[in-house]
Amino acid sequence: MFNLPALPYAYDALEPNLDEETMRIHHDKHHQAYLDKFNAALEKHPELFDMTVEEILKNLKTIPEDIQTAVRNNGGGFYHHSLFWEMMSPDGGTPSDDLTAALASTFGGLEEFKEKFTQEAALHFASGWTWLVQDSENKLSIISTDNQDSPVTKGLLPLLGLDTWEHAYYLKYQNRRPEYIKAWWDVVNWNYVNKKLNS
Ligand code: MN3
Repeated sequence: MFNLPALPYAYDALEPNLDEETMRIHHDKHHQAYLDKFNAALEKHPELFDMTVEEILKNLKTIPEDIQTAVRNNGGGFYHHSLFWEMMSPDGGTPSDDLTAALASTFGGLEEFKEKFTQEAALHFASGWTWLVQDSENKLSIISTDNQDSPVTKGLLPLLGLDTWEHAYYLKYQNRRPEYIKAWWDVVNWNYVNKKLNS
């Protein structure tokens, strides 16, 4: 069985950018529901409990067909939310020299990266995620994925991800996704991104 990771900070730690009630519902209800459905699917093929969730999503094509869609949706949802909590912090530091250099050579600079990512996340017309990813040749890019489809299934390493499902922001921001994105930048855990880069 997979277990729900606790938030690495208090429910109200990201206030006022991400409000306590949203964090509680998002973690205790949504994340829990993905986990429960993921575990229920794996019960049908319990040998899969020996794999990590990353391995399962990387090898999604080899997962038994009768649970492949459930694993794609709920394994993805479980995994992405586990990352999302780690990718935010009330005290997330700043981009390292290596990350700053990589963002400069790929996007022209930190501000240009943030602008491009923001635009991608604001315009992505689906429930899903926007990601900063790194490929096997260490090249950075910004992508969006629909639903809970995972960058790791495409062979990409997620360095930073933003949940753009309405449940992530609707209580506080209603339909104002751009305001949510703007507030989210202030709680990004750059220390996490610094550590993941080239890993
Ligand atoms: Mn979510």
